[in-house]
Amino acid sequence: MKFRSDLKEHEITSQKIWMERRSFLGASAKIGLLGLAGLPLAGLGQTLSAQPTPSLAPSEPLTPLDKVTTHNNFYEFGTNKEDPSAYAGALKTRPWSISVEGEVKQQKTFDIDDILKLAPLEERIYRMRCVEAWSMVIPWIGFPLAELLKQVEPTSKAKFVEFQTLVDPEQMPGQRHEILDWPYKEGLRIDEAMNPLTLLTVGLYGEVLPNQNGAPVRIVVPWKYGFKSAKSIVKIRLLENMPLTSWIKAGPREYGFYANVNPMVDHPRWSQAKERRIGEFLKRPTLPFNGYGDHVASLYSGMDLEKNF
Ligand SMILES: Nc1nc2c(c(=O)[nH]1)N[C@H]1C(S)=C(S)[C@@H](COP(=O)(O)O)O[C@H]1N2
Ligand SMILES: [Mo]
Repeated sequence: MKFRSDLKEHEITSQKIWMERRSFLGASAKIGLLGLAGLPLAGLGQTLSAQPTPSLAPSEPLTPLDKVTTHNNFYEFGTNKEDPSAYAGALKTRPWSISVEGEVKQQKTFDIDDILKLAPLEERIYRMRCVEAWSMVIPWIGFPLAELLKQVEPTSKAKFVEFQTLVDPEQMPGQRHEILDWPYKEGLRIDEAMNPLTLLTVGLYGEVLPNQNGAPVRIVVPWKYGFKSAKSIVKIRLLENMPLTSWIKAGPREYGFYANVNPMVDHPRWSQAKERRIGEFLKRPTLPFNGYGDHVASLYSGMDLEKNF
Protein backbone atom coordinates (compact mmCIF):
# COMPACT_ATOMS: atom_id res chain seq x y z
CA MET A 1 0.00 0.00 0.00
CA LYS A 2 1.31 3.41 -0.95
CA PHE A 3 1.10 6.21 1.55
CA ARG A 4 -0.07 9.44 0.08
CA SER A 5 2.86 11.38 1.45
CA ASP A 6 5.28 9.00 -0.31
CA LEU A 7 3.31 9.29 -3.48
CA LYS A 8 3.50 13.05 -3.38
CA GLU A 9 7.22 13.12 -2.91
CA HIS A 10 7.74 10.70 -5.77
CA GLU A 11 5.50 12.74 -7.98
CA ILE A 12 7.20 16.01 -7.28
CA THR A 13 10.52 14.39 -8.09
CA SER A 14 9.29 12.92 -11.35
CA GLN A 15 7.73 16.20 -12.44
CA LYS A 16 11.01 18.00 -11.77
CA ILE A 17 13.01 15.41 -13.69
CA TRP A 18 10.52 15.57 -16.52
CA MET A 19 10.79 19.34 -16.78
CA GLU A 20 14.57 19.22 -16.79
CA ARG A 21 14.75 16.41 -19.32
CA ARG A 22 12.31 18.27 -21.50
CA SER A 23 14.15 21.56 -21.53
CA PHE A 24 17.46 19.95 -22.35
CA LEU A 25 16.31 17.33 -24.80
CA GLY A 26 14.90 19.46 -27.59
CA ALA A 27 16.58 18.29 -30.77
CA SER A 28 18.02 15.09 -29.33
CA ALA A 29 14.52 13.89 -28.42
CA LYS A 30 13.70 14.02 -32.11
CA ILE A 31 16.79 12.00 -32.97
CA GLY A 32 15.64 9.45 -30.44
CA LEU A 33 12.30 9.26 -32.16
CA LEU A 34 13.83 8.82 -35.58
CA GLY A 35 15.95 6.07 -34.10
CA LEU A 36 12.77 4.31 -33.05
CA ALA A 37 11.22 4.41 -36.48
CA GLY A 38 11.91 1.28 -38.44
CA LEU A 39 12.42 -0.98 -35.45
CA PRO A 40 10.28 -4.08 -35.74
CA LEU A 41 7.88 -4.28 -32.83
CA ALA A 42 7.71 -7.60 -31.10
CA GLY A 43 4.35 -9.31 -31.28
CA LEU A 44 2.71 -6.76 -33.50
CA GLY A 45 4.32 -7.82 -36.74
CA GLN A 46 4.31 -4.31 -38.02
CA THR A 47 6.51 -1.27 -37.94
CA LEU A 48 5.35 1.98 -36.48
CA SER A 49 7.02 5.06 -37.79
CA ALA A 50 7.10 7.34 -34.81
CA GLN A 51 6.25 10.78 -36.00
CA PRO A 52 6.78 13.53 -33.48
CA THR A 53 3.64 15.61 -33.29
CA PRO A 54 3.78 19.24 -32.32
CA SER A 55 2.52 20.05 -28.89
CA LEU A 56 -1.13 21.00 -29.09
CA ALA A 57 -1.29 23.62 -26.36
CA PRO A 58 2.23 25.04 -26.53
CA SER A 59 1.71 28.33 -24.76
CA GLU A 60 -0.28 27.02 -21.84
CA PRO A 61 1.36 26.10 -18.55
CA LEU A 62 1.07 22.47 -17.55
CA THR A 63 -1.09 21.46 -14.63
CA PRO A 64 1.23 20.34 -11.82
CA LEU A 65 1.62 16.58 -11.54
CA ASP A 66 0.27 16.44 -8.00
CA LYS A 67 -3.00 17.99 -9.20
CA VAL A 68 -3.19 15.67 -12.22
CA THR A 69 -2.91 12.68 -9.88
CA THR A 70 -5.06 13.75 -6.91
CA HIS A 71 -8.11 15.36 -8.54
CA ASN A 72 -9.62 12.51 -10.53
CA ASN A 73 -12.80 10.83 -11.61
CA PHE A 74 -12.59 7.05 -11.59
CA TYR A 75 -15.83 5.75 -10.11
CA GLU A 76 -14.51 2.20 -9.83
CA PHE A 77 -12.60 3.59 -6.84
CA GLY A 78 -15.27 5.91 -5.43
CA THR A 79 -17.07 9.07 -6.42
CA ASN A 80 -14.98 11.69 -4.62
CA LYS A 81 -12.18 13.42 -6.48
CA GLU A 82 -9.67 12.17 -3.87
CA ASP A 83 -10.83 8.53 -3.92
CA PRO A 84 -8.87 7.35 -6.98
CA SER A 85 -5.54 8.57 -5.60
CA ALA A 86 -6.36 7.02 -2.23
CA TYR A 87 -7.61 3.63 -3.47
CA ALA A 88 -6.35 2.90 -6.99
CA GLY A 89 -2.77 2.23 -5.88
CA ALA A 90 -3.54 -1.45 -5.27
CA LEU A 91 -4.82 -2.11 -8.81
CA LYS A 92 -2.73 -4.85 -10.42
CA THR A 93 -1.72 -3.70 -13.89
CA ARG A 94 0.21 -6.85 -14.88
CA PRO A 95 -0.56 -9.15 -16.57
CA TRP A 96 -2.86 -7.01 -18.72
CA SER A 97 -4.13 -7.27 -22.24
CA ILE A 98 -6.66 -5.62 -24.51
CA SER A 99 -8.73 -7.74 -26.84
CA VAL A 100 -9.94 -6.07 -30.01
CA GLU A 101 -12.93 -7.81 -31.51
CA GLY A 102 -16.25 -7.48 -33.33
CA GLU A 103 -16.42 -6.19 -36.88
CA VAL A 104 -12.78 -6.90 -37.70
CA LYS A 105 -10.95 -9.20 -40.08
CA GLN A 106 -8.16 -9.98 -37.60
CA GLN A 107 -9.36 -10.28 -34.02
CA LYS A 108 -6.33 -9.73 -31.78
CA THR A 109 -5.31 -9.60 -28.16
CA PHE A 110 -2.56 -7.10 -27.45
CA ASP A 111 -0.35 -7.53 -24.43
CA ILE A 112 0.22 -4.27 -22.57
CA ASP A 113 3.98 -4.59 -22.93
CA ASP A 114 3.65 -4.76 -26.72
CA ILE A 115 1.40 -1.70 -26.61
CA LEU A 116 4.02 0.15 -24.58
CA LYS A 117 6.54 -0.53 -27.35
CA LEU A 118 4.23 1.29 -29.73
CA ALA A 119 4.26 4.44 -27.64
CA PRO A 120 6.96 6.75 -28.85
CA LEU A 121 8.51 9.05 -26.33
CA GLU A 122 6.65 11.97 -27.70
CA GLU A 123 4.80 14.60 -25.80
CA ARG A 124 1.22 15.38 -26.51
CA ILE A 125 -0.15 18.15 -24.45
CA TYR A 126 -3.89 18.28 -24.12
CA ARG A 127 -6.43 20.21 -22.21
CA MET A 128 -8.42 17.59 -20.38
CA ARG A 129 -11.94 18.86 -19.76
CA CYS A 130 -14.32 17.27 -17.37
CA VAL A 131 -18.08 17.52 -17.21
CA GLU A 132 -17.83 19.09 -13.80
CA ALA A 133 -16.25 22.09 -15.47
CA TRP A 134 -12.59 21.77 -14.62
CA SER A 135 -9.73 21.46 -17.03
CA MET A 136 -6.07 20.57 -16.97
CA VAL A 137 -3.15 20.69 -19.38
CA ILE A 138 -1.51 17.29 -19.32
CA PRO A 139 1.55 15.97 -21.20
CA TRP A 140 0.16 12.55 -22.09
CA ILE A 141 2.24 9.78 -23.62
CA GLY A 142 0.46 7.68 -26.16
CA PHE A 143 -0.16 7.15 -29.83
CA PRO A 144 -3.15 7.41 -32.14
CA LEU A 145 -5.65 4.66 -31.46
CA ALA A 146 -5.90 4.36 -35.25
CA GLU A 147 -2.50 2.62 -35.25
CA LEU A 148 -3.95 -0.20 -33.21
CA LEU A 149 -7.28 -0.34 -35.02
CA LYS A 150 -5.62 -0.60 -38.43
CA GLN A 151 -3.92 -3.79 -37.30
CA VAL A 152 -7.22 -5.61 -36.76
CA GLU A 153 -8.58 -4.46 -40.13
CA PRO A 154 -12.07 -3.16 -39.35
CA THR A 155 -14.73 -4.46 -41.77
CA SER A 156 -16.96 -2.10 -43.75
CA LYS A 157 -19.67 -2.73 -41.13
CA ALA A 158 -17.56 -1.21 -38.35
CA LYS A 159 -19.32 2.11 -37.74
CA PHE A 160 -18.64 2.51 -34.00
CA VAL A 161 -16.01 1.58 -31.44
CA GLU A 162 -16.78 0.60 -27.85
CA PHE A 163 -14.29 0.64 -24.96
CA GLN A 164 -14.68 -1.44 -21.82
CA THR A 165 -12.92 -1.08 -18.49
CA LEU A 166 -11.82 -4.02 -16.32
CA VAL A 167 -14.47 -5.54 -14.04
CA ASP A 168 -13.01 -6.71 -10.73
CA PRO A 169 -14.99 -5.72 -7.63
CA GLU A 170 -12.27 -7.16 -5.40
CA GLN A 171 -9.79 -4.63 -6.68
CA MET A 172 -12.28 -1.92 -7.56
CA PRO A 173 -14.39 -1.20 -4.49
CA GLY A 174 -16.72 1.15 -6.38
CA GLN A 175 -17.90 -1.81 -8.43
CA ARG A 176 -19.46 -3.35 -5.32
CA HIS A 177 -22.10 -0.64 -5.65
CA GLU A 178 -24.39 0.16 -8.52
CA ILE A 179 -22.95 3.60 -9.14
CA LEU A 180 -22.77 2.97 -12.88
CA ASP A 181 -23.59 -0.01 -15.04
CA TRP A 182 -20.28 -1.93 -14.95
CA PRO A 183 -18.14 -2.43 -16.89
CA TYR A 184 -17.64 1.23 -17.63
CA LYS A 185 -18.45 1.47 -21.33
CA GLU A 186 -17.76 4.33 -23.66
CA GLY A 187 -17.80 4.70 -27.39
CA LEU A 188 -16.89 6.73 -30.44
CA ARG A 189 -17.94 6.82 -34.04
CA ILE A 190 -15.32 5.07 -36.18
CA ASP A 191 -14.14 8.31 -37.81
CA GLU A 192 -13.71 9.89 -34.38
CA ALA A 193 -11.79 6.86 -33.20
CA MET A 194 -9.55 7.04 -36.28
CA ASN A 195 -8.82 10.75 -35.85
CA PRO A 196 -5.16 11.22 -34.93
CA LEU A 197 -6.12 13.21 -31.82
CA THR A 198 -7.77 10.14 -30.29
CA LEU A 199 -5.03 8.53 -28.26
CA LEU A 200 -4.36 5.22 -26.70
CA THR A 201 -2.53 6.56 -23.68
CA VAL A 202 0.01 4.80 -21.51
CA GLY A 203 1.74 7.57 -19.61
CA LEU A 204 1.95 11.17 -18.53
CA TYR A 205 4.77 13.48 -17.50
CA GLY A 206 7.32 11.05 -18.92
CA GLU A 207 6.23 8.12 -16.74
CA VAL A 208 3.81 5.22 -17.01
CA LEU A 209 0.25 6.16 -16.12
CA PRO A 210 -0.48 6.45 -12.42
CA ASN A 211 -3.26 3.99 -11.56
CA GLN A 212 -5.70 6.77 -10.72
CA ASN A 213 -5.31 8.15 -14.24
CA GLY A 214 -6.29 4.85 -15.85
CA ALA A 215 -3.28 2.53 -15.79
CA PRO A 216 -2.06 0.69 -17.63
CA VAL A 217 -3.87 1.99 -20.69
CA ARG A 218 -6.72 4.42 -21.34
CA ILE A 219 -8.28 6.46 -24.08
CA VAL A 220 -7.85 10.24 -24.35
CA VAL A 221 -10.27 12.16 -26.58
CA PRO A 222 -9.30 15.78 -26.00
CA TRP A 223 -12.16 17.52 -27.81
CA LYS A 224 -14.80 15.75 -25.70
CA TYR A 225 -15.87 15.90 -22.08
CA GLY A 226 -13.71 13.82 -19.76
CA PHE A 227 -16.14 10.94 -19.35
CA LYS A 228 -15.59 9.83 -22.96
CA SER A 229 -11.99 8.92 -22.08
CA ALA A 230 -12.35 5.43 -20.60
CA LYS A 231 -9.67 4.28 -18.16
CA SER A 232 -7.99 0.92 -17.55
CA ILE A 233 -9.48 -0.67 -20.64
CA VAL A 234 -9.43 -4.40 -21.41
CA LYS A 235 -11.67 -4.63 -24.45
CA ILE A 236 -12.33 -2.72 -27.64
CA ARG A 237 -15.28 -3.77 -29.80
CA LEU A 238 -15.96 -2.58 -33.33
CA LEU A 239 -19.69 -2.41 -33.89
CA GLU A 240 -22.25 -1.76 -36.56
CA ASN A 241 -24.59 0.08 -34.17
CA MET A 242 -24.05 2.88 -31.69
CA PRO A 243 -23.19 1.33 -28.31
CA LEU A 244 -25.19 2.13 -25.18
CA THR A 245 -22.67 3.70 -22.83
CA SER A 246 -22.64 3.65 -19.03
CA TRP A 247 -23.26 7.38 -18.76
CA ILE A 248 -26.13 7.39 -21.26
CA LYS A 249 -27.74 4.59 -19.24
CA ALA A 250 -27.23 6.58 -16.05
CA GLY A 251 -28.70 9.81 -17.41
CA PRO A 252 -29.77 9.97 -21.05
CA ARG A 253 -30.85 13.60 -20.76
CA GLU A 254 -27.58 14.64 -19.19
CA TYR A 255 -24.99 12.69 -21.14
CA GLY A 256 -25.05 12.33 -24.88
CA PHE A 257 -23.10 10.01 -27.10
CA TYR A 258 -21.11 12.78 -28.78
CA ALA A 259 -20.24 14.86 -25.70
CA ASN A 260 -18.19 17.29 -27.74
CA VAL A 261 -17.03 20.16 -25.57
CA ASN A 262 -19.58 22.85 -26.41
CA PRO A 263 -19.96 26.07 -24.44
CA MET A 264 -23.32 26.69 -26.16
CA VAL A 265 -24.98 23.59 -24.75
CA ASP A 266 -25.51 23.48 -21.00
CA HIS A 267 -25.69 20.35 -18.96
CA PRO A 268 -29.27 20.25 -17.59
CA ARG A 269 -27.92 21.01 -14.11
CA TRP A 270 -25.11 23.46 -14.87
CA SER A 271 -23.74 25.85 -17.44
CA GLN A 272 -20.92 24.63 -19.63
CA ALA A 273 -19.92 28.07 -20.85
CA LYS A 274 -16.92 28.41 -18.52
CA GLU A 275 -14.39 26.16 -16.93
CA ARG A 276 -11.96 26.33 -14.06
CA ARG A 277 -8.43 25.49 -15.05
CA ILE A 278 -7.09 23.59 -12.07
CA GLY A 279 -4.75 25.90 -10.21
CA GLU A 280 -6.40 29.09 -11.47
CA PHE A 281 -8.83 31.23 -9.54
CA LEU A 282 -10.96 32.85 -12.23
CA LYS A 283 -12.96 30.75 -14.64
CA ARG A 284 -12.12 30.97 -18.32
CA PRO A 285 -14.49 30.71 -21.26
CA THR A 286 -14.73 27.20 -22.63
CA LEU A 287 -13.74 26.81 -26.27
CA PRO A 288 -15.82 24.83 -28.76
CA PHE A 289 -14.29 21.38 -29.20
CA ASN A 290 -11.99 22.33 -26.31
CA GLY A 291 -9.95 24.40 -28.75
CA TYR A 292 -9.31 21.55 -31.19
CA GLY A 293 -11.95 22.61 -33.74
CA ASP A 294 -9.41 22.99 -36.54
CA HIS A 295 -8.66 19.29 -36.20
CA VAL A 296 -12.12 17.86 -35.60
CA ALA A 297 -14.99 20.24 -36.44
CA SER A 298 -15.22 18.80 -39.96
CA LEU A 299 -16.23 15.44 -38.48
CA TYR A 300 -19.59 16.99 -37.62
CA SER A 301 -20.40 19.09 -40.65
CA GLY A 302 -24.13 19.16 -41.24
CA MET A 303 -24.94 17.85 -37.77
CA ASP A 304 -27.04 19.73 -35.25
CA LEU A 305 -24.72 19.74 -32.26
CA GLU A 306 -27.45 20.86 -29.88
CA LYS A 307 -29.51 17.77 -30.66
CA ASN A 308 -26.42 15.58 -30.89
CA PHE A 309 -24.94 16.71 -27.57
N1 LIG B 1 -13.32 3.46 -16.20
C1 LIG B 1 -13.55 4.75 -15.98
N2 LIG B 1 -13.06 5.67 -16.84
C2 LIG B 1 -13.29 6.99 -16.63
C3 LIG B 1 -14.08 7.43 -15.52
C4 LIG B 1 -14.58 6.42 -14.62
O1 LIG B 1 -15.28 6.71 -13.63
N3 LIG B 1 -14.29 5.11 -14.88
N4 LIG B 1 -14.33 8.77 -15.34
C5 LIG B 1 -14.25 9.61 -16.54
C6 LIG B 1 -14.35 11.03 -16.22
S1 LIG B 1 -15.90 11.59 -15.75
C7 LIG B 1 -13.29 11.88 -16.32
S2 LIG B 1 -13.50 13.54 -16.04
C8 LIG B 1 -11.94 11.39 -16.67
C9 LIG B 1 -10.92 11.88 -15.66
O2 LIG B 1 -9.62 11.54 -16.05
P1 LIG B 1 -8.38 11.98 -15.16
O3 LIG B 1 -8.71 11.60 -13.74
O4 LIG B 1 -7.18 11.24 -15.67
O5 LIG B 1 -8.22 13.46 -15.32
O6 LIG B 1 -11.88 9.97 -16.72
C10 LIG B 1 -12.99 9.34 -17.35
N5 LIG B 1 -12.77 7.91 -17.48
MO1 LIG C 1 -15.74 13.98 -15.89
